[in-house]
Amino acid sequence: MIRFMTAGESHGKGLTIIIDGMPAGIPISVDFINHELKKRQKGAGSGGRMQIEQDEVEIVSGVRFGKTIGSPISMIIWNKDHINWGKKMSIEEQSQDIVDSAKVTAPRPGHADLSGVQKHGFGDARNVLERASARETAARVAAGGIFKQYLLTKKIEIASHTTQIGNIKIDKKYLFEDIQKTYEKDPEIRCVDPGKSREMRQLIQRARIDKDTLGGVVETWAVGVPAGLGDYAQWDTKLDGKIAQAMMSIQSVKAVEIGSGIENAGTYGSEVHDEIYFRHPEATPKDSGTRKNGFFAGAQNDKNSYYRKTNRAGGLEGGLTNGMPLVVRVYHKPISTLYDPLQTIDIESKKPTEATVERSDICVVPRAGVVSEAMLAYALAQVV
Ligand code: EPS
Repeated sequence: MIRFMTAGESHGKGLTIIIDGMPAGIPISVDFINHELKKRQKGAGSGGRMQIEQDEVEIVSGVRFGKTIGSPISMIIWNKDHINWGKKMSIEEQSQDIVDSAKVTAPRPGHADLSGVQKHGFGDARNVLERASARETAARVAAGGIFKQYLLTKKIEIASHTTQIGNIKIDKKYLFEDIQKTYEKDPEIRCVDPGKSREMRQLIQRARIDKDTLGGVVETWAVGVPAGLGDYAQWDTKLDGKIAQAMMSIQSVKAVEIGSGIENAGTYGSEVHDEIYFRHPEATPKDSGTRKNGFFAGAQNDKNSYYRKTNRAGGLEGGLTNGMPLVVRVYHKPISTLYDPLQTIDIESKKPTEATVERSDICVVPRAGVVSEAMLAYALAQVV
């Protein structure tokens, strides 16, 4: 079984990643992982930190001569910003002056600050926020770079795009190929519709001026997925459940949707379920192997001779893949650090005050797509 863990504080020395259970012989390119990390660094709505960091991964173990060797893979991403936080994030004891200067006592509503302080009995929310920070997503993306390279050996590809920011939503039809191009064509928003992308960008600019934040929706597809991955027999081996857990754990995600799950709840079964068709393998069209709208136009294998003309199920039925593209949407709340802070209570004086303002992003959605891709890649790597 593949598992991975991350460690590291936002302004500590760096982020570390351990991946256990990867099969041997998978080709691994460090450039591939670094390109993924670059995607996470670019995007409208990002804060000042991305001007400081140039995230690059260092593989420490588990890869030899460009291939996995079946032992745990460990990796490090050094935090460039640590140089500015050396004393405040020191491993060694420091003077009271330094301890006090780094202290956070006004927890932000919506962040893990207060609940974390209550859990551990801290007098300083920095102990919580340093780890709860979305900086940790850099480590997930590096792990995702490994999982994606593994999935590519099985001809499974993953891509994501922004479908909503604030109240601006796309309503245009698109293909998997359009989603794949969004990073190159529209690195700031990653939207398939240039008109909507402009509106989304303006909305983020407005929120920055208003000292507010914005959430939105990222849609991720995995294509080339064979039928039958996952299980229908046990609650904790159902793939939709594994995907939901992986995606829901992403910082600021508050809802996960598979296919058109939310819309489906409000209509009739006759309008929801994707009817089943069969194309005999010998009657495979000449363009077999060409991807159209995310799945092979011709029969990919015997199993995929069954197909659907619609994909409202998002490629999952009963906890199993059905051979159609996997489609997963995550809903990000607007992030909780507001430059015009909300009301809170100081944990020392217990008096009302304004919430801490830590440097932060205005909108994480465009940059968060590659994090969704990494987590979907993880869920799939466990079952391929
Ligand atoms: C982030 C690094 C953090 C935040 C942001 C994402 O760095 P800093 O606190 O030094 O600016 O910018 O974290 C959050 C949005 C959050 O809520 O914690 C990163 O590397 O993506």
